[in-house]
Amino acid sequence: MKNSIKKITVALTLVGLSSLTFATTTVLTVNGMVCAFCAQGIEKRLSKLPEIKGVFVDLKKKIVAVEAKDGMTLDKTLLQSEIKDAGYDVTKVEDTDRTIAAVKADAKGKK
Ligand SMILES: [Cu+2]
Repeated sequence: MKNSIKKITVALTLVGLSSLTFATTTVLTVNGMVCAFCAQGIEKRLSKLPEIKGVFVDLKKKIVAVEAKDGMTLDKTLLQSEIKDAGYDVTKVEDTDRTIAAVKADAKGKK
């Protein structure tokens, strides 16, 4: 009995650690966003999801970067369907271990 409690504690610790080290940002390539209103609409829509900490949209690069709240994971199927429901096409979904701020800085730096 004691042993199984130990095992559960170890498992929970590992889950806790992995949420810190694994990818927390998902970068989606989205077609069809043409103006600031498109970007704003997607941002608004995705910001409503409880697991989302931040959204960054770059029209030129056609990307939507979404960062999860600490310890939470993003449902990629949900992200895709939210964007599709808004009227856009998702062509690529990629996880990154970078923060949304890093993705943002990168997009701003390479214009
Ligand atoms: Cu637009």
